[in-house]
Amino acid sequence: MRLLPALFLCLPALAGAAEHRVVIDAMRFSPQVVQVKPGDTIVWENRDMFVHNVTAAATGASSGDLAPGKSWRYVVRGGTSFDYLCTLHPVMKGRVDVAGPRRRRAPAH
Ligand SMILES: [Cu+2]
Repeated sequence: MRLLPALFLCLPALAGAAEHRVVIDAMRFSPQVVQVKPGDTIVWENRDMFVHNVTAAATGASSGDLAPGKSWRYVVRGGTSFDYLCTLHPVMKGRVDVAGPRRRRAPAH
């Protein structure tokens, strides 16, 4: 019976909401581009000596100001990639690259 092994192979994918870490230090986001899937969590961690924030105009998501040592968790809900920046230092930019759901070509009728 081949159904069972196939089921087990699928399990990691089902359980796999990942957590990604973006470090804020030396006036930059690192990594600058974080690659995620819908349902994943991103944690921005301010290790710099300055206050920073994470603000995405496109989604309206904002961390508010993060004092040094603070972090902000964000769960990726939508399937759309977006850019963000620190509004206190607009040269600090980053991007959340969301992998879309695997699409199947609609069967031809
Ligand atoms: Cu900043």
